Amino acid sequence: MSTTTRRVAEAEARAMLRALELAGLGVRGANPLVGAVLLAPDGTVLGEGHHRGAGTPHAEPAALADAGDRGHDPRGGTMVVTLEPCNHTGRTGPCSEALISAGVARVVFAADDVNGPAAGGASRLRAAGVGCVGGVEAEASKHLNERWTASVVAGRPFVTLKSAQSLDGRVAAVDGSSQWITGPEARADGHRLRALADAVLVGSGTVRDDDPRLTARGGASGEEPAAGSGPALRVAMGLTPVPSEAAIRGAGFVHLPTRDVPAALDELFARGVRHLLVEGGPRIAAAFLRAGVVDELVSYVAPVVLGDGAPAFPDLGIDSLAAAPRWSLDDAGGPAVRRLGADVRLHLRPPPP
Ligand code: AOF
Ligand code: ZN
Repeated sequence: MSTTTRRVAEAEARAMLRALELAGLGVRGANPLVGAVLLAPDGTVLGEGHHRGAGTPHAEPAALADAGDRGHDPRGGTMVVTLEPCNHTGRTGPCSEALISAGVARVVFAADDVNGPAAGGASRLRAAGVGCVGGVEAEASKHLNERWTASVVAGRPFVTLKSAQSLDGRVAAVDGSSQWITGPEARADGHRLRALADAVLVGSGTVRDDDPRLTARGGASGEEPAAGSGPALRVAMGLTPVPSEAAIRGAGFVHLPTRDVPAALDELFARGVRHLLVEGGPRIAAAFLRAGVVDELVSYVAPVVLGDGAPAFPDLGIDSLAAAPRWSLDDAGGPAVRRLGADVRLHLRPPPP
């Protein structure tokens, strides 16, 4: 390998790491996180871009525009991008065509696009004579969009169920008191979960009784909302009469007046929700478990025994040990068991269907 070839190969490898970093700046939702870096034939950086969410330019046109702003010519350059360029007209035009008309000579991408209608960019580029290499840092790119991808493949939001419970699986004491079962570290971690989801869902009864704010709050001690970091959508689901539709909307909630979990998921998917965090109360949590749609369970367990309080997951209709699904500890995204202050956090995945 000549020195120049090696230098260019190293520049491409660095550019992919940078593109992954840029991708992480995007917002989750209807579209995946994607980053791109445009290189000159000698490997120098001409432009950078990332996708900022559905309806905004894709990463590749953003990088081309950045190069233009810097007065650089993209012709003969290499686009390094974390996702196979799209080949369809969705909310924006096809990136494959944008790259071809910009005169880009080579495309290096990480993961394939799993979204049927958009896929096919690589073959379109090759047919137009653009050198196209896929699979570079594919695992990192897939990891970034793991839940989004699972959602697109399944055609419904990826569902994370969160519970905060006593050692004996209670979410409230006999007198109804429930604040707080877990300590500040566990609660802060729960707020971080909210910041990763497209929508946070609670039962309409919880909205009536607890007035939850469902904001993503930072810091171990603070209960104050961190400005601008709340989830895109707050959802109150269920038939419990809420104070009034206007009040619930005023509190920033969308009300889905149904107990039907698949119908609610369809509605949320249509609204662009790809990752849903279900926070309870117990009846909502149980409804999602009964529907068999929980993809991930994050359980905060406090070292307190409450006895006859409200169970975290009531009325599941399980009447024998043999019939009870056995979840497994999931270490994929970090340790499945973590100590948070005085509490323990469990990350679990459901048994295979
Ligand atoms: C890319 N680069 O930066 C992104 C891509 O409705 P649209 O036009 O925004 O298209 C959305 C689809 O395009 C999305 O589901 C995914 O398949 C792909 N996203 N593709 O080449 C990008 N964000
Ligand atoms: Zn695109």
